[in-house]
Amino acid sequence: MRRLRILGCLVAAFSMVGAVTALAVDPAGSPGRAQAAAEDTTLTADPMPTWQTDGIVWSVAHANGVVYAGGVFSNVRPPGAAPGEQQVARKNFAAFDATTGELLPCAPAFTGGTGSVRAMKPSPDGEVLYVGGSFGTVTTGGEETAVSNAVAFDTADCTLRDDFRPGVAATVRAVDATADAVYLGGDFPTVDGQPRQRIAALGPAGALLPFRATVDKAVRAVTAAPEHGKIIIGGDFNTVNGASVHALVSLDPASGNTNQTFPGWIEPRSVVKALNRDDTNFYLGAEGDGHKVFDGRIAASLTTGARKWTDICYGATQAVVPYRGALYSGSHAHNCEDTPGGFPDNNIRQHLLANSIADSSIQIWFPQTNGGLGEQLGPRAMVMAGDILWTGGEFTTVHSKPQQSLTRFPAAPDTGAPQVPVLSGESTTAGKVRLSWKASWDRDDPVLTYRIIRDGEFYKSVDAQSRYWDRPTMGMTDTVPSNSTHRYSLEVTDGDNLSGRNGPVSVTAR
Ligand SMILES: [Ca+2]
Repeated sequence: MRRLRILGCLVAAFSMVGAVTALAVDPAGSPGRAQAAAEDTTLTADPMPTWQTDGIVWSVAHANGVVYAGGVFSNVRPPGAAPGEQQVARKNFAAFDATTGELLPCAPAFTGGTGSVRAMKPSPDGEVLYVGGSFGTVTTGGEETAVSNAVAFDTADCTLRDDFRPGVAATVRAVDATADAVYLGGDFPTVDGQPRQRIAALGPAGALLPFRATVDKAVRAVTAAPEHGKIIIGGDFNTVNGASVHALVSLDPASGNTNQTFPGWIEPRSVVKALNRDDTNFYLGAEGDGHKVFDGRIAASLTTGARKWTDICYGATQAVVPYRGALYSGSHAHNCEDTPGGFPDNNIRQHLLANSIADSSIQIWFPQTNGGLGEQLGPRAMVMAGDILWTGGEFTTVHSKPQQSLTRFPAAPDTGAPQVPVLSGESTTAGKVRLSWKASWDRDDPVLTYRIIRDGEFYKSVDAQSRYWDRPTMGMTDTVPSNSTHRYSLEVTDGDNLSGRNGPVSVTAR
């Protein structure tokens, strides 16, 4: 990707256009391009080879260079393998090298309950992986252990810890871990036989802590910020600790008392599906029930709890993860017309998006999956593993190619070339050849360079900004001797990758 240096090139190109329009190039496109280009600092939208599962991935976690995937599946298979081919048994849990993507031998099987791994999070030091879901048995090395919806593993050797073994009375849907506590959220009424209504805290070694809050409906997301005095939980609920609180609340990390509410943030028919944080903000993803009910994302200060922005793109959000100035999300966004840089309601479900953390604007990062299995909502889970974004979910394709339930996108290198547009040419004025084409687009670059080849040699290039829903018609006028014939071709580059060549078209000047 050509990042910040694009700005200078673009300004130069348009200055030239303004001065000599008649001789060179149309300023095809809209204002604000240079600004948008300067802000573009995303990951690439080019998927790396990734193993696949034969069912839905509900959770991904990263610790010490290992990515864990949990969900509802029976087998995994290598990148490129068709369903049923080259399968390796993995029951609802699998581990991969975060960088090479290779399958690792760590393979506890989760069965019983509904046989679903729903949430995973490592301890802050990465030594322990906490796993929650709906399961009653974990099988490791042929040995079955009776458990109750939440367990922990030592990441060094993938052994099931025998100390963290809470009796959680129903599905665990969210986990976060601090140095002092492991917070579980879900559907349950009790933990270890004690009242712990849909949220509970345990010590790192499994002792039930006094932290207690009563929540009336499912907790679907938890993000712990004990240094800010906050355990932020999200879900379907309408009552917390006896008071009317919808979908989002902050609790005291030790007592579970409510210490902040966020009235008006989440409308009544919307619920919180995802929470995440960085050093300064917390982020949420919402799912609304109905037409134009809040489906988007919110960024807010961890220190004050003050909201920084709300992005109301429609198409429910299932996962959010911040990384280097952008908030990456999994959704089925289909209408982002009210978000800066967003797209109109265009019948496309954009399953992967990036918002600027600074101002919420939609970044030029448009990798794509399909909806896939289950509710057909595409991505369900995201985690950064170093500089690689791992995504799991319901999808069965990535960029229209078969790839089931797992994929990943690195910070570099950019390997995706834009498609070359069709070039047409004509001459209606003596000594002038008019060339035109419709702008191409790129999944992770806002500005592309169009190169005209004349009579087999490079002639001239022009930069233009485009997005897949906004592709301007471009043109160039060449001045040549009357009655001379010339052959023109077009190619386009994102700065790293050159398209194929379209043409040549042969034009005889009038
Ligand atoms: Ca690119």
